[in-house]
Amino acid sequence: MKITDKLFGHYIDEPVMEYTLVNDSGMSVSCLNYGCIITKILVPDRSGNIENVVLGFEQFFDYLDLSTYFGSVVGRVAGRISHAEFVLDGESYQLTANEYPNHLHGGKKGFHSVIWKSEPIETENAVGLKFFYRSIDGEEGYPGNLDTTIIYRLNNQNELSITYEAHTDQKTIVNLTNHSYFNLSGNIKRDCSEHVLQLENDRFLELGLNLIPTGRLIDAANTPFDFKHGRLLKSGMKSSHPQNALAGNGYDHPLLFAKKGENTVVLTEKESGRTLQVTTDQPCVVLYTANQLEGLYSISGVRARNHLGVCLETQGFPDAINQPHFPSIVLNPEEVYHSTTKYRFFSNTIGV
Ligand code: G6D
Repeated sequence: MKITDKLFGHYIDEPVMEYTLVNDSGMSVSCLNYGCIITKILVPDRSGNIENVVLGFEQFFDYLDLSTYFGSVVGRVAGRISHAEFVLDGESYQLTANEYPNHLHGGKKGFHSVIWKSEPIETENAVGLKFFYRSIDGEEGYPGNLDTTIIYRLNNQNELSITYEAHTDQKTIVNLTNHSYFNLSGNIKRDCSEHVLQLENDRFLELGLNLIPTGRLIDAANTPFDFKHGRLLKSGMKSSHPQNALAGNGYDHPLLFAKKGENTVVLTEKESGRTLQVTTDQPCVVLYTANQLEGLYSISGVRARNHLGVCLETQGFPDAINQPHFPSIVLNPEEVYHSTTKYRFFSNTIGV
């Protein structure tokens, strides 16, 4: 296993480095110290062809101009916060309304768009990177100085783990995730409509105006949001369910795990024989089927179009700070925010 690095660009006057983690089993992960962005994940298909299974750009300025959060960490708070405001201990906080009138994905200067201190990690069983960022009190309107450490680790079982840890000096809110768009066909040969998703979710959050959760938890049984027995993503892209239509003909919804603790999400693509198994300690996963990628730009040489990738954003409930019945995302000074999500890749030649 090894780590290599190369200059990828410059952000203001800071060098942007692309680090590549390589294991002994044919997998590599490339990422930037800007936004902890995962630019490539190379894994074999059923025939051993090593191909990229995430959407990413080849030029740094595309990450600046076309913010679709490809591969990036999202924070302080992933998802939308209604009216870009919240109240904590009686005090009202006004966040950046970067998706007016709401706040989205940590704001204009969210965790996806800052330079993180980076430090390579090499152990007997893994190679990785430790990223660190201090978000100062008042950044994007959030209270408290928040020190966040994110660790990417790649082992020889073709598993990338992402560990998030954060400490604050003042009560604040935190909800971190990674926003990679997966496409198991390899080098974007096909879109994700034939990908099959399986997870044990019993409910999903209903979305309302501007995709803000209404607060209603909807039973997923016998709807396009029921993934218990595996479901083709195209069923949500072509469904007449009002929630699929609202999301722009697809999914953009928090899926709620039926059981507490660790849960697993399995994404497969039959033609390539690739499988991605995501294991997380978070209470939900936002399923986003890239319903707004239609555009003139290209993604690594492929014309951008809807449904070219699928995001599995493991996290707390969006807008939780404004929905008292949602699990809390408040972090107190005496507490540590800690979460781990693992992404393990298989192909039917090297199955479980
Ligand atoms: C759209 O509504 C979706 C979000 O869920 C997604 O994270 C973003 O595009 C990239 O705003």
